[in-house]
Amino acid sequence: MSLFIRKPLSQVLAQAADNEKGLKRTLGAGNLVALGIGAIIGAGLFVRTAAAAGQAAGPAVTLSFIIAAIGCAFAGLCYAEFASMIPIAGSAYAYSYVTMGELIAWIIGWALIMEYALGAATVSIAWSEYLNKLLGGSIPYEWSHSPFESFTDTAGVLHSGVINAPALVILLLLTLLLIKGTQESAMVNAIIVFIKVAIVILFIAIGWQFIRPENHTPYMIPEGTKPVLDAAGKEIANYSGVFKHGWGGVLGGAAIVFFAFIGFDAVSTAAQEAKNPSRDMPIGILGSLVVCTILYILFGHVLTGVAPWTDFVDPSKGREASVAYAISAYMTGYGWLSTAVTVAILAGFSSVILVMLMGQSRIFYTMANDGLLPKAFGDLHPKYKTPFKANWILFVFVGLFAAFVPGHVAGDLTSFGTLFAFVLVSLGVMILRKKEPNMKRPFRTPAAPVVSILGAIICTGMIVAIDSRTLLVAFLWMIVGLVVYFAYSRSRSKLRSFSDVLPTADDFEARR
Ligand code: ALA
Repeated sequence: MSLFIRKPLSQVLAQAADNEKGLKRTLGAGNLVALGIGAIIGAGLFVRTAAAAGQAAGPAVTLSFIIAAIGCAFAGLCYAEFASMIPIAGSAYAYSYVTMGELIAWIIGWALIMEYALGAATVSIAWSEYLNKLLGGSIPYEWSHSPFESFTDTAGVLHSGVINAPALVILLLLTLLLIKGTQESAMVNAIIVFIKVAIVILFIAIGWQFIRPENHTPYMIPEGTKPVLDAAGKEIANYSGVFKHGWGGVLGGAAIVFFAFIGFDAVSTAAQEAKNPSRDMPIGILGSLVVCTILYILFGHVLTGVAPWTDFVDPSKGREASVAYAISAYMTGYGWLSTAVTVAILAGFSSVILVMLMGQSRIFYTMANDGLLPKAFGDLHPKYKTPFKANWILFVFVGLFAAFVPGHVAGDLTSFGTLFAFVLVSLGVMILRKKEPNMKRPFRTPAAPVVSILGAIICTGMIVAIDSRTLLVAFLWMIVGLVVYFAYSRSRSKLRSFSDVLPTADDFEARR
């Protein structure tokens, strides 16, 4: 039977309508926008803006934000069309099952694990960084970094990481909250979103007065900029590559800060918990994206105006906990803001982790319901109606990454997984328009072919700009996914085993 067997849309919609057994519908449009912002503003803004400025884009990181935002806006419009017409948990995985068939759906589902699970790991690592900053660096380096990280202090002593314990603690707390319930989690999320948006606006407003125009000149990293070495003579930055200076660096920076936009698509994973998905999904996805894009552009401009980008090269200087650093180093008299920012950032990171974990567990839930993953991933808690087993399995998986892998590696893999899904979702919209032209589309992507193609091109451009070692790891991850599919999932697919009784996509089309 074809590897590209497609799930009939009628079956998907029936599944979504079957509320009784499924997830509870508790989320309105406001909750969904908050869910989006909850997942979007996090480590990407507060950690990776500085990393992108220091490693590739310089002050032009603001332009990097604009490029990343354009790619996301195109993909976001495509997501919105899908989410309004296929209102089922599972996001890009679920859409591609209907449009491009099981194998592609599996591949996307597997890539989405990189997005959500590793996204949660990345942000929990950043959470650990900022917690340490708040506690005045009192958590020993060994217990707050992965074994692959080390640094030489000013006394020449080499410190190597063992395990990132704080990252594990925050993951555990949020897993417990998620098991308790979606509504409880949404309420905590809404409070946090309010706090973190307020603090971003405060930083922009106060920081604006401390912008020094000379920090914005030259605007891009000049060609020929010398590599930077740490105290032990180890190279920590090199600007010779195509994506490390000038306009290429702006694109390289876009691939890094792209992480900051990840999350608007998490709204689409909650489609089955939305009260009125056809109307509210597009509002949730596009609304959260617009709010965040405006804030990011202003934030990038202020951060690189307050501190010179060269401060963001060295992790032991301004690259870790960069916002708190910039405030304490350059905004005299605003020590309180540095502490407030750090507290808000910690809360903000928690909401990102929360939504990422929630998104991933919903994708597992849908894949298990389709038979592609073991049944346990789809079991709902008898009282809370949350996929609690998926949450626990996820905690172990994400925890391993958070504890033992450096943040930038997990972050780049997250970007890869997301961009990959974006490319396929962008193309999927075009495919479904051809295959099911008459289907009801409560939200239509404007100028669909142009938006789809440009979305796919820009996102592919950002994939190419990702570090080559990361691309290799991502490739290996995808190979493992294919092995799992052919060894386990394919033979257990419910769509396949029932396809003699259920209509196939072709039957469905023939009957129309
Ligand atoms: N966009 C999310 C963040 O920046 C993943 O933390």
